[in-house]
This record gives sequence, C-alpha cells and structure tokens, in this order.
Amino acid sequence: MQDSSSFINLYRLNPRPQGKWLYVRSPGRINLIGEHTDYNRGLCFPAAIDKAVYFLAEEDTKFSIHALDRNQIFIQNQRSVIPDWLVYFDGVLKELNLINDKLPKIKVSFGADLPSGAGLSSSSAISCGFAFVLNEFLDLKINKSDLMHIAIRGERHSGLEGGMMDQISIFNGRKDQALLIDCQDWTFKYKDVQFKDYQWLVVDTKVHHTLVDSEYNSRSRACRSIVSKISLHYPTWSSIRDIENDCLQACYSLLDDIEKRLLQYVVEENQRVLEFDSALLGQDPEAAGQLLLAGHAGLKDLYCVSCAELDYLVSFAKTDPRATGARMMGGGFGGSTLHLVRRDDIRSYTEDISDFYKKATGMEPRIFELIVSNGLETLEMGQSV
Ligand code: GAF
Repeated sequence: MQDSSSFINLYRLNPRPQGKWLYVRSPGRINLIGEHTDYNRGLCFPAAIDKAVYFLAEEDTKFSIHALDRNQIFIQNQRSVIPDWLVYFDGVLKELNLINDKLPKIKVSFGADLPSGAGLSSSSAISCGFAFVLNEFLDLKINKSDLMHIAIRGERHSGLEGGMMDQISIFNGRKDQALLIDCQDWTFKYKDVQFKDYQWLVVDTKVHHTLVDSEYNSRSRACRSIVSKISLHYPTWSSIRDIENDCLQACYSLLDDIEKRLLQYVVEENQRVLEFDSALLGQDPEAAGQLLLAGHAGLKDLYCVSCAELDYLVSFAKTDPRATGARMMGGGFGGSTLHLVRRDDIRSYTEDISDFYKKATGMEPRIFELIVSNGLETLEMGQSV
C-alpha cells in the first residue's frame, strides 16, 4: 500500500455513502521491547500507532472488496486473479463461517497510510479491522475477546504461526500508552511511553526479506521443541517462562548450541522488558537505550532474525550521541527499527541517518515520528435514506 492513502482522500470527499455505512480505523503497532516472546508466554511491550488501515463498509447486492491503494477489486464469484491481501479477508470469513452462499452482501473498501512489510503489523491490522467491520456491520454481537481470537485464527490461514501481541495491541491500544503484556495469561497494563525531552522515531529499512514467514515459524517450533526437551526433566514446566533461574544451567545442558542461544535470548529478553518498564518509570532514557541495543544484539546474534539493513540503522544509533539506542521490531528479516532520540535533535538525526543508510544500501529509508494512538475504532456509522 502507498504512504498517502487514497482511502483517506475518499473519506474526505465522500463522507456519507448511500444506505447503511460504516467507517473503521484499524491501527498498526510498534513494540518497545519484548520481541519473539509472545509465543513463549513471555513479556512484551507493544502500542497501537496513528498509522492505520481504514475500512468503509456499505450495503450492496453482492460481496466485494476494493483495495483502493492498489486499484484491485475482488468480487464474489469472479476470482480471476487472487490478490495477495485476500488471504487475510478469507481467513476471517472462514472463521466466522461466512463463506459461499453465506457471504454478506456488502462492499468493503480499504486503504492505508500504514506501510505494509514494514514490521508494523499491517496484516494484523487488516484481519482485526475486517473482523471488527463484520461484527459491527452485521451486528454479530461477538464480544471483543472472541472477536480478537477470530482475527488471530483468521490471520493464521496465511501460514504465519504468529503469537497474539499484535492483535492485543490493535484491539486495546490507547493514546500515548503502551501495553505491558504478560503472555502467560494475556493480561496487560497500560504504561506511558514518553521520556521527557526524547522522541521515538521509526526508521523503516523498506526491505522485506522473503524468509520472514518460514524463519518465524521455525523459531516458534524450535522454542516448542526446547520446552518439550526440558519438560522431560521438569514435567510441570510448559513454557520457557516457567524455567526457574536456578535451573537454567541444567536446562542448557539438555540442549544443542542453537537451542541454547534461542533459550538464552528469550530468557534475557523477558528480563529486559521488566528493566525497560523500570527505565520508563524512572525516566531514564540512557538505561532504556542500552536495553534497546542489548535487545537488538540478542535478536541479531542469538535469535538470528536480523538482517544487514536493520543492523546498519541500529549501528548508527549505537555510536550517535543524539540517540540513546535503537532496535529492530517485529518478526525480523527487514521492516523497521525504533530509535530513542533527543527531541531537539530529531531533524538533524533524521537527515543524517537517512544519508548514512542511503550510502550503505542505495535506498532511502522511510522515517516518521512515533505517535501512539487508540486501538481499533469506529470512526462513523450511519444510514442515509
Ligand atoms: C510478529 C508476530 F505476529 C508477533 O506475534 C510477534 O511474535 C512478533 O512477530 C515478534 O515479536 O509480529
């Protein structure tokens, strides 16, 4: 999808369609820290952002989906070319059992200012947003938690065996606050995200290596296998989160080298999330920056999900006094990095990191200041006569 959404323009030009209509905003997410921990029942710290996928649903005589930024249309019974985004809609329809002759008679248009492939969870924004649209428009009366699980299962039809961090933050995001999620029981607490005199900056590498789905799934399977090995000796433990510190060395001795590295990363990353929470509370941007850098090093050297482009951007932050730190976000192998930068230096930092990245890769990064926003929301709904 493009940066400036034709849908947003459409909304401005045509705010009141005919018949029954509904406008929905489904945001992307960032993650402050706690990567690849959600499917290990660990801790993570995501937040919904201002950039979003926007939907307009209207009454019609048949089912259709219009991807405004791509100029692509899917119409019921006319499947000539299958667009890559259709899998996210299909997955949700299947989970709601709204398929074949049960397809709803609605026209759904969508567009975004949330870039896809940027590690900001545009696919979850589509799945969650579409589930939300159907629930509201068809008055299905599904509660928020069940609806979120429908979106999660729907998205898994795409093949990515993702955790739940993205969907929890998209459904529950709140302006200026991140969610500290305990994935042991999926409870969360809202936390302020700002450090005084500092600003969060998102720098998108604009690369999206094809490895992401297969490598992601192989990491989550490897973690499950680690737990199986360990639980032969410690039968009450069912996740990496259960491992007690005193037994960590004994657990390492049960694993091969790759498994040891994965386990070390997850255990350390959970600890970093707690320390990051303290750094936020104590308003200590230097400590937070060090945690970001340590998190990135773990993702690069132990969990092995980084790539050269992400590493360039983080290496810039590591040696530049205007930033306290940076790290990659999301599944890895491309996408975006998150930087904590002194507010007065934002402009010069943006220019310099852009030049640095261009020299290293020949590409221009996409850079924007992070605005933490509300989660999924109905913008407007109504019925014209
Ligand atoms: C992707 C997944 F969808 C999330 O569940 C999470 O595991 C993340 O990668 C890595 O932290 O966004």
